[in-house]
Amino acid sequence: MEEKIVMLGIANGGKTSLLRTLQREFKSLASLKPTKGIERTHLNFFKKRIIAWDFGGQAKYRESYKKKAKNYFVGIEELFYVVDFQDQDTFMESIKYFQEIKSELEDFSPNTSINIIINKFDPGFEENDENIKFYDTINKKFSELSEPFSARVTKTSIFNPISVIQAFSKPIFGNTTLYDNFGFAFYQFVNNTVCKFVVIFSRNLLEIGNYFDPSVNQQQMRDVALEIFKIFEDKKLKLSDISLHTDTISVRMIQFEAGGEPYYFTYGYDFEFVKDPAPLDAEAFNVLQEVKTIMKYF
Ligand SMILES: Nc1nc2c(ncn2[C@@H]2O[C@H](COP(=O)(O)OP(=O)(O)OP(=O)(O)O)[C@@H](O)[C@H]2O)c(=O)[nH]1
Ligand SMILES: [Mg+2]
Repeated sequence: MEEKIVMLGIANGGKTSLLRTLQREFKSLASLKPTKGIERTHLNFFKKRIIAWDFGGQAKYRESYKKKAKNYFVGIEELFYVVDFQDQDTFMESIKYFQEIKSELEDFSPNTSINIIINKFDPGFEENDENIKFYDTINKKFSELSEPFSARVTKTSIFNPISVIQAFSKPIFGNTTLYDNFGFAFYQFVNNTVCKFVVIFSRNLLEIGNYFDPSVNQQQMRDVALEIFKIFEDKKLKLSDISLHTDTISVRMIQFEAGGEPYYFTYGYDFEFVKDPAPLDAEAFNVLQEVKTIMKYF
């Protein structure tokens, strides 16, 4: 069975751009046109088959969805409602549309999970207090409006692909036993060794499991991982030839296979305190064996 996820929100918020970013189709971003009606895309993430419905957000299309609401809003597992952070003039319109959608969901998909994506929160926005305040306001507003559904609010920017991957990973994988199993194995690994974090990425950089020591800057580690990916793709190097580090943390990535798909076991350690990384690498290898065993069952 395919899991149905939907992208909704008023026009120009970035719904299609987010989906393309998730599929790593960065080249197509520059030439996107407004979506006419609904576009359906099939996505595969670790044996999870997903069908994403991208609802064009122009007013004329929105009207047409209402008329056949049952056809469109039935059986939705995850709603991604996209809000344009940079266009505050349309904020009220966005709220109004969200309320309409919510009432359709109450009728046709009462078990759906709501994800509010505050998009166009571009790199650097974090440094401005006004932005943070406004984000908090939107976050609160939409969380309230979502009731009785519980909502998860995240901020994204297509100029920060990792933020996009983050926004989708947890809704897509977070409820699986796989995610929980890895969480526990990684927690133990990080706490019992000098390792500072572990993440398993899929080919599209979705995270199917992770654990970070609280002292680690998570965003920075994800950025390093993305850099490794880029070098790996561009130069046809072997992953084992690439090692990147920040001021303090050295990051390694091992490719492995499960169910015919490649995955990327990624971990890091503080190199100032680790003279010889060999014992840690050996330990990581053991954890990876455990991961492979777990993945066999999914
Ligand atoms: N600055 C910035 N621009 C973005 C971001 N995401 C999308 N955009 C731009 O916003 C515009 C609209 O993007 P689309 O993805 O077509 O928006 P949409 O929500 O699919 O629009 P409809 O299909 O009409 O509903 C494009 O010019 C994108 O390049 C972002 O994170 N930051
Ligand atoms: Mg679109």
